[in-house]
This record gives sequence, C-alpha cells and structure tokens, in this order.
Amino acid sequence: MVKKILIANRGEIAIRVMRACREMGIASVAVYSEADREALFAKYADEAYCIGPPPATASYLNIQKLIEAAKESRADAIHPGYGFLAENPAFALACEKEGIRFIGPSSEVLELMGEKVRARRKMIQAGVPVVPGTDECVAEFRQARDIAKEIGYPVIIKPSGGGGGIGLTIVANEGELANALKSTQAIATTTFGLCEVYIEKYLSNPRHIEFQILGDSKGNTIHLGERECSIQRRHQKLIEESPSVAVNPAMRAKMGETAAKAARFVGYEGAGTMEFLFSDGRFYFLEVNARIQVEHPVTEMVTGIDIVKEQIRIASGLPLSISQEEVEINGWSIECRINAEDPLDDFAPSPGKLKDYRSPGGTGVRVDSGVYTHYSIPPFYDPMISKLVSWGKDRNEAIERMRRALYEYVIVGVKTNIPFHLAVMENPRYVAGELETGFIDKETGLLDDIKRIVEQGDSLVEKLPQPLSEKKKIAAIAAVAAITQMQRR
Ligand code: MV4
Repeated sequence: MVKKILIANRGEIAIRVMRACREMGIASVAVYSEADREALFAKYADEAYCIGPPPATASYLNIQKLIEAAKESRADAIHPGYGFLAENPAFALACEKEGIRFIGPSSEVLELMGEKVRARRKMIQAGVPVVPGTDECVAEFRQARDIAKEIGYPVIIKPSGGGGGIGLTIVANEGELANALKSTQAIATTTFGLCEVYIEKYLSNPRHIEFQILGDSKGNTIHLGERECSIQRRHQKLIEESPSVAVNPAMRAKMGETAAKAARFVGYEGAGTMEFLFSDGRFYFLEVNARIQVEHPVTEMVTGIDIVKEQIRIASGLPLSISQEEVEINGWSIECRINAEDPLDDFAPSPGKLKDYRSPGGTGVRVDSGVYTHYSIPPFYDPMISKLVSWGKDRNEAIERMRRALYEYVIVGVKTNIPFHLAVMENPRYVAGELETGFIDKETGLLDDIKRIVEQGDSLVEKLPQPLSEKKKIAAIAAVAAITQMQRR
C-alpha cells in the first residue's frame, strides 16, 4: 500500500480523499494557494504546502510546483481529485517519470480518452453502442455534408479535444452546416488547441445516464451500476441519483457489463465513468470521464463501496476488494450540489463569508463539504459549498429525506441554490421520475416556485437566534438615539 498521498486539489474533494487516507492509516499532504490558507482541507491534512498565488494557473494547475511539493514531502502517490489536472496526461506522465504513483489511469489511457473521436473509435471496436456519426475527424464541408445527409438532420458537431459540453453546435439543416462547421472548428482551436471536430446524430431531450467502473492492475474490471445526471444547467450538473428510474435490472446488467468490458479493452486502471445518452429505451456512448466524479457518493450510498479507497488500492497494485457478484444495489440515493449562487439572479456566483453555518444530519444524510462557520468562500474557484446526499429505502424516501435535510440546512451570509433544490424536490415531474437533460429549461414554473420558497422562508434558519444584520443594527441604534433625545426634551 502507498504510505503518503499528496492531494493535488482543494475544497470538499481534497477532504473526501484525506478522509479515506485517515481511515486507511495513510498520511495526507495538502497543497494550497494563497487564497486557501484558511480553508479546511489545508488544516485537515497531516502536512500542508503553499504552492502559489490564487489563480489556478499559478497554483493548482502548476505541474512543476505540485511535483516539487510531492518530492519535498516524500509523498509516494498523488491523488488529482476532479477538475484541475485530474485528466491531464502530461501531469500523469510527470508523476510516472518521478516514480510517484498517479492515482488514476495511465497517461496513455488519459490521452486516448481525452481525444473524443479516438475514444469513440475505440469504443466502437470494443462493441459499445455509439450515436450514429463519424469515426474520423471531419475537416471539409463536403465530407460533413455527405455524413449529415447519411445520418439525417438534426446533427451535432463536437470538438474532439473537448468534453463536458463546450463548443457543441446543433445543426438543424444543410443550410446551417457550413457556418456551424467553421465556428466549431474555430472554438475547438482556441479552447482546446485542437481544430478537430466530429459529427453525430443529435438526440433531442435524452437522459444522461453514466456507469461507474473500477479496473485494477490484475485485469479485474467491474461496474457499480448507473447514475442519472439529467438535472443540469449549462452543462453543470445540479442533482444526481442512483439508481435511475429508466434502468431495470436486466438493462443494468447488460449495460454495466458492456461498460466494464470496454474498460478492460483499453486497459483501464482506476475508477472511471462511462457516459451515455439514453433515448427511446436505448443507450448511446458519449465519453469516458477518467477521474473520480463529483457525484460518486450516490453510488457509494447504494453499493456500500468506498470508491476512493478502491482507487488507492488499485494505485498500490492491490486487487479490487469486491467482485462483480458481490455488488448489490440497495435503496436509492440523491445528491444536491449546494452552491453559493443566487437562483433568482441567473445563478450568479455569491462568494463571501459564512456568517452562520450548520449542516444537516440524521438518518440517511451525508454532507461532503470543505467549509465551516465564519469561513470565507474565495471568489477564485467554483463556488460549491457542499454536496448534500440522501439515502432512502426507495426513491420516495430519498426525496423526503432530501427535503427534510434542505429544511435543516443553515447558511447565512451568502446566497445559495437551496431554494432551487427545494423547488425541484417538490416538482411533480421530478417526483414522478420524468427526467431529461432539458428538464430545467422546460419547467418554466421553477423560477416562480423558487421565488415563493424564498418569500415563505420556511426553514430552520428563521427559527434560530441570529446576530442582527448590519441594517437592522443601524436602525436599532438610530431608534434608541431618537428615543433618548425625545426623553431629554
Ligand atoms: C449530445 C446531445 C445530443 N445528441 N450528443 C452534453 C455534454 C457532453 N458530454 C455531450 N452533451 C450532449 N451531447 C448527441 N449526439 C446532447 C448533449 C447535451 C446538450 C447539448 C447541447 C445543449 C445542452 C445539452 C445538455 C445536455 C446534454
């Protein structure tokens, strides 16, 4: 087993990894930017090193600094978390060259999965169903025109170097194709440094369903069932759950086996996710996420498997601690991403000081967070406060527990998206399990529901004694001064 892990990340995921380290008797090393000196993850670790100024490019994305910190602390492994350098082949290669174990797939596998058109070709070879489209990059208009004619409009043009949704262009008919191709190639070049694009049939309003996979160095690859991540806004997931109402046990077994087989085919070592679109009862492969994901807890809640511990075992050269036959899906789990943002102002970020903070608890509730009372959320990074996760014996109980936990959550000082989550948890279509990627755009009543929930203010926050706000304080002082003056007269 590795002995000391440097966590090349921040916030809740850094703490999530350190918690696994603590349980396993492995030492943890935090690296933090100057903006994160007071962050919980920097205190939680056994050791901590400042690696530079606030901008991520000067700190969390600086490979040289991270390798130096690993050498200085004598860490024998690096966990990259999600985002930042998690899927960066150059970072994995730098670790490999220094003899530091990168907790994730090899740099070669990362490179393959990072080029979406290559990954797509590989998955076709492995027998995975893909969306009808090209298995080569498309450079010329005439090529694009022939392919689009063959698969039929609407089509979608995607940058091969992308992922996660940046630069996608939906094309309704041949008249739009030439401009769409040019502009997607331009975005691909400026954003990813790779002009290559590919074309797929566009599926309207699919569900986003992904399978969690684990592969070890002994050739064991298994799946831990699926997650449904259809509730997203501008390609940012907000609510995820496991299992999915759209998947029955037979489909789960078949798709899970396909996902695990594909992972084995590319020599995948580590935890990973195979993303699919689900439309008209069929799965279509989209891309592989070669990292631990934000939403991994819902899978942990229904399988009882600690995915981060499995990642650490795999990187240490040990076999998986469970076989496919031992994996059972028990109950239902939902995750709400609690962000410091204003749902009534187009979800604008709302960083700042948490004047008061109390997280929910009780049966079937898990909170993964990197904050504490009086902590200031810095403006430089993503404004996630926590991941609130519920578990229940069935979907209904998981929803009821989530509503109850959202009611208990006390966050004072910044705006949060809790009212949005409450609105979704009482939305009839959500409750009925009618999810699709267009859910938020289609449910035009959500905004009014959020307004009503904010105005009602039916939460534990209002019932607790709180320090007077600055405005109220000034008004109270003015009132006392006025009364005193009146009495003098
Ligand atoms: C698609 C699609 C429909 N058809 N591909 C979004 C995230 C990235 N991983 C791929 N995405 C999509 N790929 C085909 N063939 C729909 C999405 C998609 C989406 C696309 C445009 C605007 C908003 C979207 C929201 C969710 C999914």
